[in-house]
Formats: sequence, C-alpha cells, structure tokens
Amino acid sequence: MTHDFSNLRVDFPVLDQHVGGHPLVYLDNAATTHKPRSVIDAVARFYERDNSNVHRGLHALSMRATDGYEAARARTAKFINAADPAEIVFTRGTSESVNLVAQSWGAANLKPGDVVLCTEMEHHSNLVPWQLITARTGATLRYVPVVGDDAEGGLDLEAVDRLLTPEVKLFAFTHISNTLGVTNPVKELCAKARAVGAISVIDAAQSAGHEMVDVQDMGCDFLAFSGHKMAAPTGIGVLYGRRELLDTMPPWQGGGGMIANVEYAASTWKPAPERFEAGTPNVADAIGLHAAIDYLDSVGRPALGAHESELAQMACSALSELPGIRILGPRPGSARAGMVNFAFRDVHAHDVVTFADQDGVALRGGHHCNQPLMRKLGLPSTIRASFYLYNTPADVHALVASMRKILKFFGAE
Ligand code: 7TS
Repeated sequence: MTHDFSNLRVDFPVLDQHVGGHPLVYLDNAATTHKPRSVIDAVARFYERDNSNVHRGLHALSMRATDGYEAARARTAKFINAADPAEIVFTRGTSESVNLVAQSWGAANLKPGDVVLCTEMEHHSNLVPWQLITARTGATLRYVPVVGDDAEGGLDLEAVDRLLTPEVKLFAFTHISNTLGVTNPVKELCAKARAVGAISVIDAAQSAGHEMVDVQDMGCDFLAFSGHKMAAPTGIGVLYGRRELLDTMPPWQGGGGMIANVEYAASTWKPAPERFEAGTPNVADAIGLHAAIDYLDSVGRPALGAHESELAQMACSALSELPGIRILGPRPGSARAGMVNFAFRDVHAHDVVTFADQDGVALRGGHHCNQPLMRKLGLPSTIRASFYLYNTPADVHALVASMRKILKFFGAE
C-alpha cells in the first residue's frame, strides 16, 4: 500500500505545534524521529492494562506482558527477514548492540595479529567499541577511506579489496552514513568479508526505518539498529545475529533472565537471545517498537525511502545555489539518502542552527558523532537537514528560505 505523504503529519501529535511563531518544521530525523499516535497508544495501553514483568510469572498480566514482548521479537524478525526470532536480541539501541558484539564476540575471538576493519564514515558508536576491544585484545583497527574532498565518492571500494586481508576477522560498516547521506553496497561488502573468513557487522541505524532491510539477502552476520530512529520509543534497539554465532558467544552482562542454572561457584547460560538480555527488559518500548514496525509497513518502506530521498535531493539542489556553501556526500543531482549535510564559508553552523530555530526549522549542527571524518574533511562542524516520512516539499522550501534569510542577516549573500 502506498500513501499520500502529505497526510501523514497528522499521525504525529508532536508536530502539531509552533516554534518561534512558525509551524514546526522538524528536520532532525537522523538524530531521532517522532512517534505516531499508534506507538504512543501502544505504550500507554501496556502500562494501563498489562504492566508486569516478563518470563517470571504465571499470572494473567505477566503472561500478557510476556506474549507482547515475544510478539515484538517475532515481528522484528519478520521486519528484517531474520530466519528465526531467536536471532533478535533486544538492546537499548545501536550503540549497545555494537558494544555487545565487540565485548562478547570480540573478547572471545580477537587476538594480537588480528585486524578489525571499519570505515572512515562510521558514527562513533560503530568505531569507539572497536577501539576499546582492539586495545583490550591486542588486535589492530584499520579503516577503509572515503573518496573525494567532500567524500562525494563514498567508500573507496578498491581499498576494501586491498584491506580485506586474511588477518581481518571482523568488518564493521554502516549501511547509510549519518553524515554523508551515502548508501553503502552492503551485500557486496558482506560477500567480500565472507570471502576472507571475516564476519560482517552492519550499522543499520539510518536505514532500518527507511528502506527494506533483509538480513538473509544482505548475508550479514550481525546488524544493529535503534527504535527511536524509526518512529519507535527511545531505549529499545535491536541486535540481529546469526543463530550459529550467537549460540557460541559468551554473555557480556550477567543477571536474572539469562541463566540456565546458578551455583555459588559458577553458572550456565540460556541460549540466545535470553543469554544476552540480563535483567528486566524494556517490555513497554519493545511493544512500542512492534507498533512502529506495523505503522512503517502500512506506509510501505520502499515508498518511504524514495520520498525522503526525493526531498533530500530537492534540498541539495536548492541549497547548492547559495553562496559559499559546501555540501558533503553525493553531488547535487546524484542519488542520496534522506539527508543533506552542509556548511557555509561565512557563517558558523551553530549560528545557522540557532537562527533557523527562530523560523521554526529544527536542524542539527556539530560533528554528528563523526569527529575523525569531519577533521579529515577540514570542517569543525556542519549543518544537517534530515527527512522522514512526515516531511513535505513545503518543509524543503522553509529550510531554503530560512538559509537565505540567515545568509542575508550575516551579510553573506
Ligand atoms: N550509527 C549511526 C549511523 C547513527 O546515525 C547513530 C546515531 C548511531 C549509530 C547511534 O545510535 P544510538 O541510538 O545508539 O544513539 N546518530 C545520531 C545522529 O546522527 N545525530 O544524533 C544521533
């Protein structure tokens, strides 16, 4: 089913407000997205009717809570075409999912002489965990470079072939860059990793809620994403892991829910996914994630991604006409994911974002948790506009009008 995107705004209560006397134009979706009424209602309904702990009680509420939590797991598996719901571990978000792989798989498998390969365009959440575990195990961390002064060429695919030596044990890369709007050829990267015997870890934080993600087709070993970036609540995220791998991995946190048997001297573990979910899980927000997935699939992910990408390309072309602008990632006119990241020669990014806020336009300014990449490109900070399903061409016009006004105010036009 496809939707008329201009009608979706009403599904999101938070968008029904004015900022600075203007209707809110929310363009900070790569940081977090808003939640539709159906998600807010699903979470409220859980607390109003079913609130209880899971997997531990035989009373009606506990059984309902457990059913809701496990139904969310099964729905999430279907959403990314995982073969088995046991391959879905609930976490707090992408960062925690990547840390889980690093601390569990990494600690058990990496040793001096091994290499972890990552890319220069990774968010800190898919970079710092690899620094921590390579420092701890004595393994080496290497990076696939990006191409071009504005990283307009994306990932250097020839360098991937050069860097994927037999010493590489794990290759971690993002699906869609949160800074460049570049989409990486993940299926190809997974195949290349597999060819040298390395496992693959995909950061799908910017893609899972925006386009079809099929873990079996991609051929990845692990894939991480966050609920809050795809219309679901904060505090719930997902780690997909191939069952054969998850079942060989040691726990990374101990506590209730993850054990088979505990003695004073030692314990044994449940299989995945429980092995990796110590303590009371985030039941309410898993149920919220289920509702968000239903919402996104009712809109239709292929149409949703195409809509955002169209808005980003429209913004990119219009912004490229402005004086002193530098746009990162694909050149205007080229395909890009639903965001555009730019800087002005004459006005600081933080001034731009502060002034845009007075026009009701919510943008993000800063290094976007890509400090090493920004340093390489020689930019201390940039301005990012990122789109979601409720944005419209009118939002792009508001963005461009606000940018023109700011440049004029600073005498830069
Ligand atoms: N990976 C990517 C590609 C991201 O964009 C983000 C968050 C993360 C990982 C971390 O996700 P979390 O939910 O665990 O925090 N990105 C951003 C951003 O671009 N601006 O704010 C957060």
